[in-house]
Amino acid sequence: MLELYHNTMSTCSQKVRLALAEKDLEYTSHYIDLGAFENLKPEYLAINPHGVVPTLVHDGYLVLESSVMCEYIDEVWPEPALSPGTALGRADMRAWMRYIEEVPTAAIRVPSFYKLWRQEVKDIPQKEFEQLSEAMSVRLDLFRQVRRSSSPNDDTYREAVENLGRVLDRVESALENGPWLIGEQFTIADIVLVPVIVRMEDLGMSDMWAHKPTVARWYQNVQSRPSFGIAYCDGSRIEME
Ligand SMILES: N[C@@H](CCC(=O)N[C@@H](CS)C(=O)NCC(=O)O)C(=O)O
Repeated sequence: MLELYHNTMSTCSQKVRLALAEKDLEYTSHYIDLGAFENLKPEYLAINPHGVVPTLVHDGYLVLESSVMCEYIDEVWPEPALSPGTALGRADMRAWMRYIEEVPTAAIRVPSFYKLWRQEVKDIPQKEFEQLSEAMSVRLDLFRQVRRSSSPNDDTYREAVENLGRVLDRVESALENGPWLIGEQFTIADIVLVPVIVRMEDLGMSDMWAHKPTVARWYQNVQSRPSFGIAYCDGSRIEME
């Protein structure tokens, strides 16, 4: 039995929902309201001490970290394969996964927070923020940065957008060798990139790949997969006013 603690809008949850949908796996869904800080409540921290979503539970055993969950799902349910059959191919895929986690997954949080939740985060009364901080282990720096930010277009914001631009350049050249990041096979490397590109589109940043036809084609191919419609269930996309 599979259970997923997640949030529809969370990019990390979307990765895991994509992997589950690729395998046609059903799961019991537990919705965690990030706006209400349910992720920082003691009952949730007991299953995920980082206080973040998603958390996967398989037959009562916990699996943490969204990319690890994708690899776990692929190992336990190997068909259809989401990883290459060779060690070198898997190394290539994992190198992309690490890069995507380190650069664009981190970068996209900045425009997400700055454009969507900046004022809300700034408005949290200091006393309440200090209490929440005690439970925040991995997102405290970002929350502090957002609270400190003097404008929605500060250096942190501009640097994050610059980083996303560099990622698109790198993705563009990789896609000259095949439809997917590591060639002919759709893998977990593609899955972990999808939520970044979707969020960029939702935030009105799709002009950043307007002159990158390989990236536009990759995104179209991603959206044509049945898993996309399943993973991006109602409430997953952000509608900007
Ligand atoms: N490295 C973790 C990061 C998870 C993460 O940052 N999740 C975000 C949502 S995408 C979260 O729960 N944030 C809590 C918050 O914003 O308070 C993973 O990939 O599972």
